[in-house]
Amino acid sequence: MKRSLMFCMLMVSLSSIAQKNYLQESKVERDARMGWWRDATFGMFIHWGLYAQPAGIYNGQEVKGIGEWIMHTAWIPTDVYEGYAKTFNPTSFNAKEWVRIAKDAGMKYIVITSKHHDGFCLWDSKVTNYDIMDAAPYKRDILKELSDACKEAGIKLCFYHSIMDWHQPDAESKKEYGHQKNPSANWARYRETYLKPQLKELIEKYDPAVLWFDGEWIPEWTEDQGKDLYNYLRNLKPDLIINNRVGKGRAGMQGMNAYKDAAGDFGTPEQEILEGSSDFDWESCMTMNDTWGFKKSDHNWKSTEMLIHNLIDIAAKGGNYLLNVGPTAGGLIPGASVERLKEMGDWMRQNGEAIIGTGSLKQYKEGERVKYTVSKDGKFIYAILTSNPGKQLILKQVKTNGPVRMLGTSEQIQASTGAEGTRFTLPDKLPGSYAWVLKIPQ
Ligand code: FHN
Repeated sequence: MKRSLMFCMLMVSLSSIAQKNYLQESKVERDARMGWWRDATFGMFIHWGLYAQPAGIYNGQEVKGIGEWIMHTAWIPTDVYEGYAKTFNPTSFNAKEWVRIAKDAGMKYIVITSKHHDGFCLWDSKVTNYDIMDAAPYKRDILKELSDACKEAGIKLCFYHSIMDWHQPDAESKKEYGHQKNPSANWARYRETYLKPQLKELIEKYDPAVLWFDGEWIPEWTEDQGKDLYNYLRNLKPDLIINNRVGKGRAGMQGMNAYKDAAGDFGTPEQEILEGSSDFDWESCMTMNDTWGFKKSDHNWKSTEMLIHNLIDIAAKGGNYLLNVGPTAGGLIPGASVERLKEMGDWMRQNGEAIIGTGSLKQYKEGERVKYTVSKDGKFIYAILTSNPGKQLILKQVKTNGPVRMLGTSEQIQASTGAEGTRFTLPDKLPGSYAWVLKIPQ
């Protein structure tokens, strides 16, 4: 081990002596810290980086799989892939417009890739030149612009950050992601002199509300390293929220913790929704088509109805929905995503009260087409109908204690409770589309 590295590691372990152990947090402290995130319920995931340029095509050939993995899937040599940095010039990028799209959709936070597995950084990092400022002609700090726009709009900005790094020579994974064949790769050096300083930079410069890790499955990364990183980051920013991919806890794509005391504040189901609710906080991240990073050929878009029904299902089960967009190399969120987000926004303007800041009931559904949420003060139950039931609706699980209303209408809904349950007489024409909400006083 080089003396400079030894010195650096010694300093790190000395400084950790004075660090608070945030893994021992009380329930009260944890609830206070997680409050805004639990209320937020709906966020925008943004996968954006150099991979938006090839957009799924390499050497004229369509490359199978998700767009942001193209460096690995097409086995693109590092120096060739670096060429994409030299031409990355997203002149149509407009931070305010992205934030407006998210906010109008009813989203409360944005999680963007500060660095994905390919190692390219979307901010002006002092630790590397492989970033938007030094390696690309664009010369604008994307994270800074987003951070300013988010602050102005009252949206929380959060960063996705890959632990695995296919570009950094010290981070070459021994297993199967070796793009550089570096015989002297040094994981400890990568961790202490690259990964941690970059994360410190992100916190100090942009004050992210969440750090959302990924790429933790490589054999070099351990639960102890995850716990050390968790504490390191919380000591820098005590109210920071960190996902469970900071350690080794997540159980595959189902995303919840495989064992007790795993590091991290919330589970991360990927492309799936939990079967039921959970005592541990969770957030489902999902694509709108089949890729995270932009891919020209992927037109397999989910319908707006499906996206809204997913949001309802997740909210009823007490989770958050992190819905992805993959902007183009030019800096535009694809039109198909914008259309769907606009429609989701229309729905949320009418019905968002049943989603944002609500809680989950033990019996969160009745049959397949009614989901329940409850207002924070417990005064209202929201019955969310995911198909039009016709004029009469009978709900067995809920009683009313005052005038019932359907969100988006002003007339009172007739409701009476008897042996069969509570019978609601619904308006002839339901307001809006996709799902309807009865606000039922308790
Ligand atoms: O490998 C990544 C993938 O590219 C994408 O970032 C998703 C988002 O959750 N996570 C990974 C695999 O779990």
